[in-house]
Amino acid sequence: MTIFKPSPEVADALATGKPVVALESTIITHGMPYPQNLEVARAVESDIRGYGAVPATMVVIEGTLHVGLTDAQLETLAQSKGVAKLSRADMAACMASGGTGATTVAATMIAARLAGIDVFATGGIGGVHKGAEHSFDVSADLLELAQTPVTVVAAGAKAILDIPKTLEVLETQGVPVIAFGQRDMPAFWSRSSGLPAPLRMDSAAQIAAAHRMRAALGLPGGQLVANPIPQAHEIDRATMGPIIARAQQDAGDHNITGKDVTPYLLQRIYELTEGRSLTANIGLVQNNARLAAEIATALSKAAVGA
Ligand code: PSU
Ligand code: MN
Repeated sequence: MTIFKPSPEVADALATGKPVVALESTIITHGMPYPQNLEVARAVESDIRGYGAVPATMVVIEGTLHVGLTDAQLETLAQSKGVAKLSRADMAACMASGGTGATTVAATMIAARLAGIDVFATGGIGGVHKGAEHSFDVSADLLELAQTPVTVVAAGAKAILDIPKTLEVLETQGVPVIAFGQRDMPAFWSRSSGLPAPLRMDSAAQIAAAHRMRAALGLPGGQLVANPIPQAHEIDRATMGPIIARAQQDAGDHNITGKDVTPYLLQRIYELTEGRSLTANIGLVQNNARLAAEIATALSKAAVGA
């Protein structure tokens, strides 16, 4: 039974020890509107190639997990409507029934580990939602980071989430949270959340060394690298605060629950910022792709020297 199918480019990279960076597909199907989603997906893939690594976008198509897509597959995905959003809980059921679905951070980590890919770049991860003390809405992404050995580069957690609670859960779960090049935990649209991050590192080589040390210690989980958004794309907290509050109010008024919450909030914020949230999102994803490619390169060089 073929569980996963690498693209020719990814198969070659894995066979020859070239650096590979995993990418998720929920950001394409549920995180951004068409056609910007396609433009971003293409730009991120080409950035990763430009830094000497190979991109591996994950998606389940008719029961097969694809690791790396052709441009035609990427285009079809970007235009598809009503694609399932797959996390740890529903990935196997979708594949077993021959279904099609996009991978979240959690499902992309599972796919990356299966294919032997150590590094993954995205925009924002799921976390503990505001009001989680009532809703119990805690993303499966956090528990995946605790058990699957992939280094995930994100721009921190969005301010739609409760960042202090998200950091607490990550600490409880033993997930290293590493701010890149600064002390503070970044908050997606803003370079700082106002909270210190548990760890700070200043180079891709340091992050790669910590990844290898976790493996040497026999620790099962991954690492979260929180890479601040480039200054040019930053939207300050004062601007985003009322917009996020409004989006959350609307989600409550429309009884949005479960896995629909995050896509709903992202879409609403896109509308309320008249697209500005998307421009920022694009800038930070490209920035994360660059750092992930550098970490993957540092890991592949270490493997050659080992
Ligand atoms: N946060 C973003 N953009 C995204 C997502 C989160 O800023 O596209 C997506 C990712 O795929 C993430 C998922 O894994 O939403 C989390 O969903 P939930 O909160 O339902 O676990
Ligand atoms: Mn949730």
